[in-house]
Amino acid sequence: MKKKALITGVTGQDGAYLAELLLAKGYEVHGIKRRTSLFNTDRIDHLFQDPHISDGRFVLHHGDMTDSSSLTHIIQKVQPDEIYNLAAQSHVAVSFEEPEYTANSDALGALRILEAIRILGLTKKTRFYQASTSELYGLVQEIPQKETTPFYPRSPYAVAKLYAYWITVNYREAYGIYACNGILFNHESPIRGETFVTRKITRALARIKLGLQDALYLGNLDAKRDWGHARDYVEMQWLMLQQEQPEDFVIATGVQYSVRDFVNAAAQEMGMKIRWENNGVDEKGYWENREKGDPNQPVVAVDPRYFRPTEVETLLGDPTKAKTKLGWTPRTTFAELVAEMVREDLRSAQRDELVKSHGYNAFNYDQ
Ligand code: NDP
Ligand code: GDR
Repeated sequence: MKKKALITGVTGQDGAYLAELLLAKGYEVHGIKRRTSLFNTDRIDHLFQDPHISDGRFVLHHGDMTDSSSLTHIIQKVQPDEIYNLAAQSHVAVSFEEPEYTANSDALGALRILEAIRILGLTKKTRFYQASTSELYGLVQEIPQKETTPFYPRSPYAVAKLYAYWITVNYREAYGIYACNGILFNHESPIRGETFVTRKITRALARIKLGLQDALYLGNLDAKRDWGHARDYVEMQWLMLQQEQPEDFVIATGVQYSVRDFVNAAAQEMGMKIRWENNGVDEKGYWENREKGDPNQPVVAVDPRYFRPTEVETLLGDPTKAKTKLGWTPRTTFAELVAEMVREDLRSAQRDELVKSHGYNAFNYDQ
């Protein structure tokens, strides 16, 4: 019998990689997508289009993390062996602007799924994966961070994810559900959302190189993160649900870089040298009056708009437990990740440049 998996957040970065992985393993994959006014399936369209990949084994359902009735109905219909709860309002900065919605989808959303498993009598059948996060460590209490490091969330997003973390542990202990938290550190890819810092950097530098954009504005350049590749990390999500006992795991590379390092690495990959003009500080009127930049010397400036009310300055994970118990190690190095993202963003900037050179308007919206 084919195993059935249900993925919430299937249209997101991790959802797309995980769906592809599970289809390759022979699963029947069901995904929940929310209704939007524009198409939001760009990342998974190829799974439908290539019959060799999905072979009719990929099914989408409309649902929303804020709507118990849709979630319960889908779970009842699908009767999944595994649920991967990846859906979330996942942007930390946005969570300060939409704290209540973030709590509803990220905290209560996890509860709604666990309740559906319980109410539908699936506690012995359905395994549950919760997309927990290194943001739980926030104001870090220990370096590097591991499974036993105390949490100190620093944003409405992280506080919501703290609830989801503990409700997952509680339903495991109270009802014997096979439920796990993957405490994942930042992971990126060419299909990373364009407003997360890594993708914002690679996309902007590619566009500057091709004359489509003038400068790159960032927030805190000194923030440090432990960046891995999403393709490697979804493999671990699957592995966590294949063990004898459900447990929580930190997933990280164990190596840390700053936002500034990421900019330099991406620029180097493109053969550019960054001009950290004005020491990266955006003084009033400076940018309006400056000379136009040289595409091979992109200008990077700090715009305080991107500062967060409370920042997570430094994250560094210790993945020893995952290495030991799951036999998992990340395959992609930082340099390979940056190179892949740069390559893909250069490719799409070239497409936009072609469109522009034929008299059409290429997008250049603010992030
Ligand atoms: P994305 O932001 O790329 O994807 C989030 C997904 O959730 C999208 O499919 C989105 O739909 C969906 N979604 C958002 N709100 C709702 C809702 N109310 N109802 C239904 N679906 C919704 O995130 P990632 O793929 O990067 O991350 C996956 C999960 O892992 C998230 O929970 C994130 O918080 C967590 N995480 C991510 C890390 C990372 O570095 N990437 C690290 C640690 C944890 P739509 O496409 O319509 O927007
Ligand atoms: P993060 O990722 O907040 O760690 O959450 P993000 O890429 O948004 O920020 C990383 C760090 O870079 C700093 N930064 C900027 N960030 C953005 N987005 N835009 C900027 O212009 C900018 N300039 C500097 C930030 O202040 C921060 O310190 C991600 C999400 O995927 C979460 O869902 C996930 O849980 C965590 O990673 C682990």
